[in-house]
Amino acid sequence: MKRILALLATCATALGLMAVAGPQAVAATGCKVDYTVTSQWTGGFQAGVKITNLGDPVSGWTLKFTLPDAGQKLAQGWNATWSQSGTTLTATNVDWNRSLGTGASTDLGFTGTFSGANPTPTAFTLNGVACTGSVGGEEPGPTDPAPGGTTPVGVNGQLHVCGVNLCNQYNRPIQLRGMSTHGIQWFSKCYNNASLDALAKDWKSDLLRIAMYVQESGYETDPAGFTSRVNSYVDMAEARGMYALIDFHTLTPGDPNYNLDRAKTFFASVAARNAGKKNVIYEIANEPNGVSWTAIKNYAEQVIPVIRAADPDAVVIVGTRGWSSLGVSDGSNETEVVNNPVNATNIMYAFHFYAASHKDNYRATVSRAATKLPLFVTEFGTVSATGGGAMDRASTTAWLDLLDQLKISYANWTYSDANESSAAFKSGTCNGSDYSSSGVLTESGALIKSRISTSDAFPTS
Ligand code: IDC
Repeated sequence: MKRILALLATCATALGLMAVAGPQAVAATGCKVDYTVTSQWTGGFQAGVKITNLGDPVSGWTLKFTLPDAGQKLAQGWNATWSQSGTTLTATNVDWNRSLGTGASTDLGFTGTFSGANPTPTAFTLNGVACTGSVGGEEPGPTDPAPGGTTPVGVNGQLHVCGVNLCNQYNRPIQLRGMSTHGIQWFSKCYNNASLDALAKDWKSDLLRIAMYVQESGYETDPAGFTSRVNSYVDMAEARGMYALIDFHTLTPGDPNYNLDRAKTFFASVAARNAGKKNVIYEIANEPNGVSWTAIKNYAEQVIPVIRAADPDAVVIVGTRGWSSLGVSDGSNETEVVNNPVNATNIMYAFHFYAASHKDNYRATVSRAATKLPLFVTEFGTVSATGGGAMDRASTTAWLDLLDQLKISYANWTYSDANESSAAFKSGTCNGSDYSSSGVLTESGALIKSRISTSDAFPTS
């Protein structure tokens, strides 16, 4: 079990009252810090630090705190510029989280080493204002918003797009966190009752993305067979209260119009068959590449009506230019979509990233775009864009903190035992029946499971 230490420190000091003479208003100050050890191993740990500004808006901030044990050392931090001097840690805002309005929060984190004890830090200050408070011990367990412990679909029901968010049946923004299959033409052995039980119960996953490749021995080779396999995965997700994201996994060739007729046939069929279900979301083109936004939009405006005719209320997700990078990987950016959106309602736009390859400039794009476009990270990896290479823990954590903060839903590539570092399970796992013990997880699987298995706290009113 992960160890959670929480510190809730609040302060609402009137610092500055003495310094300011005359009638002008004094800036209200105050902050709350939640400090959580998200994982700990021999000699090392990872911590999340959530800052909430309780005072007037700030347009730049510095957080300082004390590590009580001289053996505690900063290794690497994210979502801020981090440094250590003696036992004092300092974190200064980066560009995209510079502004913190009243009540706004931002999540930072770091990994560290320790020798002996690993006590919770003390003496948090924000812009020099002391945040004194009491240090909590073990955090109470996650509170289930719906007594009786219902599932993600049970609580949230039919989803819809509201402004730039994904909203539940109570018209409240939610974030879904879950996993993507690998190509179902290759890894069907990984999708069975035992593995999906583990995904729903141990991982507490909100969704299963069903990656149905169109080429590479996929749908085009057996349309009826792949359609029925997708439908059976939809049912298996539904039985466990998870959303099912039906991914028409176009990749090569990159122009989705190459598969336009196949897409119309496939979506007409799955939309008619699943129209009565509340757990289905349609993703019409995985990663358009080498093709203009205009061509993608044209494809979307032909496929979406086919889905709507059969299943009018489902959310549809449209891939974006440059491997669903909102154009960034093709030298463009989100403005081409903002200025020329798909002519349809109840839709979102896909954004994909691979943490070791796509960093600050991609995060800056998402931060900007999220104020204007409904985004859904239908696929991301903790590794490089090849699906392999070393896991980038710092970049992955920065990404997931950002997505949490923006309430952007996500699915991780992949819930499989593929022999590549993006897979959550060690090679060979799907030949057995144990999908639950920590021994079957890769480094990526362990990190992602620790992130998505935390409480969702979906709003219910
Ligand atoms: C990769 C798989 C790899 C497979 C390859 C085939 O991880 O095992 O051989 O596809 O095309 C994507 C794609 C996704 C890729 C993944 C990693 O959506 O299909 O999977 N990736 O390269 N976009 C960026 C990365």
